Amino acid sequence: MQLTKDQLLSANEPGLRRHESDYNHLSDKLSEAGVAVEPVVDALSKFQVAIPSWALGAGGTRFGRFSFHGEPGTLEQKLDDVGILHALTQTAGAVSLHIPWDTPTDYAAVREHAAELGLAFDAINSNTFQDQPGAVHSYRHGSLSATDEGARQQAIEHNLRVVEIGEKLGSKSLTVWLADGTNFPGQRNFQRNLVQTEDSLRQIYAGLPADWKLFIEYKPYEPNFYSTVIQDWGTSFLLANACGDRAFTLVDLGHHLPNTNIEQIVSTLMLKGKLGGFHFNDSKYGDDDLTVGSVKPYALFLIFNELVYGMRNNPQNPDLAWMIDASHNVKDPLEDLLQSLEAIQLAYARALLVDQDELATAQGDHDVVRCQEILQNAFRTDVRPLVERARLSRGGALHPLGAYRQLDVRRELVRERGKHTVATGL
Ligand SMILES: [Mn+2]
Repeated sequence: MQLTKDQLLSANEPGLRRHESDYNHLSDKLSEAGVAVEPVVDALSKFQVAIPSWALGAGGTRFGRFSFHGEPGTLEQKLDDVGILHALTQTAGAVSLHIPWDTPTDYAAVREHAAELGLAFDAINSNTFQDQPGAVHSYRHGSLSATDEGARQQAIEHNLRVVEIGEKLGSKSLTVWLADGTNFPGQRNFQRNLVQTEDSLRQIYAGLPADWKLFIEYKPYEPNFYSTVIQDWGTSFLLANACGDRAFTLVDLGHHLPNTNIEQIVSTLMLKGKLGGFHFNDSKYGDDDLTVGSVKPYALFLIFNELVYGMRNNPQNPDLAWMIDASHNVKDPLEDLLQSLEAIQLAYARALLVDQDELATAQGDHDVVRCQEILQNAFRTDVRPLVERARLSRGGALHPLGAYRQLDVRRELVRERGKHTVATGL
């Protein structure tokens, strides 16, 4: 299923007058405050976020999985779903695949299909947290950190195989996330685990094509509950440094202990030119996989404020790979992703409104109250008309979620695919 321009135009029609009036009102207000509105809309219209293939089906908990009707049963259908998101929002122009769940059989056909939908292939993900059917060695006691040499070599080779697959699709980066760790004190030797992991990552890095990047993701706990080998940004950062110039830290919002100051982490990494990728989601406690901006929108805005500062002031940091990483079990997965994409655009728009020069002056004057006011004025601005304008400028939907429901997309997907298809993933 694909949405046509005509379908979107007619869905937009009834709301255009309201939008025009809201946009003009906000635009006047911002212009009076000295904000150049057009560059903000332009930046929003260019911002693209990769959709993870595993978010298109309903995710599970460790107790069970309740699949959603009309889930994509093939890689082609997953691309169709991302195509629908992109047609509506014009901000989901890439997909992040996961191997072996998304291993293509016909590469040319997959590339062609993605191109038709206007989709690029962002970072590709390896999987050494599950044993695959027929695997010789088990990852039960670790993968890249394994003391069992056979398991470790198998995990290294898997990552190199994932790079080969990514190359055939046009990907330019590999994301490595390890479940490796321990559940009990004394179970394994911390130093030995780290040495093995560094050695494995360096072997993978050595096998990367010259124009590829390596993203190293961290996470404090889960699935292991006593220690995780790459537990925090510092460990990821030192491993990235050990690998080389094209290895970077990847920050996943959900991979922090409660109340961690993620904006400060982002800022430090960009200063050092080592922030490579970003996984959006939201959480209350840990890696909760909740919709972006659903629990802590102000924290998301503060993170974006540092990202915008870094994008303007840190040429030493490469362009970031923006990705969503979430997987739900109670919502329509596409509706959830539309909500996430909206929240990302809203946070970015608000961060773009922050007057960085004025903030620097207030900081220099030690005017703490003014500093807070500058941030909160931006956060409290209803920027929805700017985000709408950016979408309309690219031919997207005025209100993506409204259009999705009005066009009855899920019913059409169920009609095409049947009720009981199940997407590969967790
Ligand atoms: Mn992640």
